[in-house]
Amino acid sequence: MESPLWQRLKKGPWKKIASKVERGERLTREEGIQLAASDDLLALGLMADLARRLRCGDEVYFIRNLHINYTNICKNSCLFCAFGRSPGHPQGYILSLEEIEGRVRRAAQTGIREVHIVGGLNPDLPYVYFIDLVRTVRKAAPDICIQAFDAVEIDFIASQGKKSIEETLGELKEAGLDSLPGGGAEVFSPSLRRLLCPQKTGAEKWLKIHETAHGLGIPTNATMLYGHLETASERVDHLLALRDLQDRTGGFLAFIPLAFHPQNTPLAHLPGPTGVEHLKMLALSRLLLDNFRHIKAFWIMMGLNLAQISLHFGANDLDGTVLEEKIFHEAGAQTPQWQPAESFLHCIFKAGRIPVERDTLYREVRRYHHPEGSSPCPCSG
Ligand code: V47
Repeated sequence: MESPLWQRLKKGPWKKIASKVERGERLTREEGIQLAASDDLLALGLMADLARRLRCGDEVYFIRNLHINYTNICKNSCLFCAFGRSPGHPQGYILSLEEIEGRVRRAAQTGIREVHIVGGLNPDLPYVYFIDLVRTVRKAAPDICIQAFDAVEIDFIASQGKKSIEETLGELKEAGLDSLPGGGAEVFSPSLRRLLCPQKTGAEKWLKIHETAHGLGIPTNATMLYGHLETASERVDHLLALRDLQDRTGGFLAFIPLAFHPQNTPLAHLPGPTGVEHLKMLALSRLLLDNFRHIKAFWIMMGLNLAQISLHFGANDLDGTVLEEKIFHEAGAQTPQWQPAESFLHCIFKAGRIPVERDTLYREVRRYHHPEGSSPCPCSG
C-alpha cells in the first residue's frame, strides 16, 4: 500500500518523475537537472529510497578492507588535492614492497577481504614496481581481492612501461589484480577539468580505460568529486556519461560520490559540501544511475551517522573498515581512521536494514541477523 507521503508526492510538482521512478523508467537529462537543482531534500530522498528498494532491496553492504597509498609523490598538481607532494618535496614518500607486504600480512590476520591501493603519479616508479606490487600483495594474501590503481594511474603506468592500456591491464590482471577503484573521474566537464586538474587524464580517456578494463573482465568502480565549483548540469552530465558506459559494458560495480574536502588545498577558501548536499548528491546518483546496483556512502567523508541516514536517500553500501586513510584526512576529514565491523552492524540494524559483509566483487561473505531476532522494519514508499 502506498504511504501518505508518497501519495502526496505524486500530486505535486514531482508527479511525473515520481511516477517514472515507481515504474522503473529512465529519467531524462532535463529531469536530472530538475532534481539536481532542487532544494526539496525529502522529495529527493523519498524517490531515491524507492528506486533503491526496487533495484536492490534492503541489504546494506560493508567490507573489511585495508587502504594502502603507496606513494604521495605526484607529478600532477590538482587544485583539490592535499595528499600529493611534487617530486623532490621533503615530505614525499614511497612504500617499499616489503613494507606493503608486512601491512597486508598483518591485516590479513584480522579477516580483511580487500586491499584498496592508490597513489600519486611518481615518475621515479618504473612499470615493474606496479606489477611487483600486485604480485607481492597476491602472494601475501592469496584469497583477498586486490582493488588497485584508478584509471589515471593506469594511464601513467602504461606510459612508464611504454605499453598500451590493454597490455598494461592484462599484465596487472595476470599478476593478481581483481578490479579498479573509481578515482580520477573528478568531474567530466572539460572546462572544470582544465581549471582543477589540467594535467590529468581527460574524461574521454578515463571512460575508455574503464571500457577496456570491462572488456578484459576487470570490473571497476566510478566516482565523482562534488561540492567545489561544479554546477547542477555538470553533475548530471557526469552521471549520464557513466550511465551510458554502463549500458554498453555492465562493468561498473558501484558509484561513489566523493565529497570535496577543502582544507590544505589551493581551494581552501571554499566551504565544502554540507550534510544536505551529501544526501542530495547520493539521491541524485541513485535516481539517474538506474543501471548501477550499488551506490556507496563512504563514511570516511561524511561520518558514520550521516552515512547511516543516507541509507534512506538511495545508498546501499557504507564501504569498509579502511584501517588507514590519507587522501581525505590530509584534506581535513574529521572522521576516524578506521571503523570496527561492529559499528557497521549496529548502524545498519538501527536503520532497519540487513547488514551483509561483502568482498570487492559484491560476493556475500556473511549475512547478519538482527540480535533481538526481530526483522528489519519495512520501509514506507
Ligand atoms: O581521485 C582527492 C578524490 C579520489 C580530495 O572506488 C578528494 O571504492 C575529496 O577514488 N577531497 C581518490 N576528495 C579516492 C577514491 C576512492 C575512495 C574510496 C573508495 C573508492 C572506490 C575510490 O579522491 C581522487 C579524487 O577524486 N580526492 N582529493 C579532497 N581534497
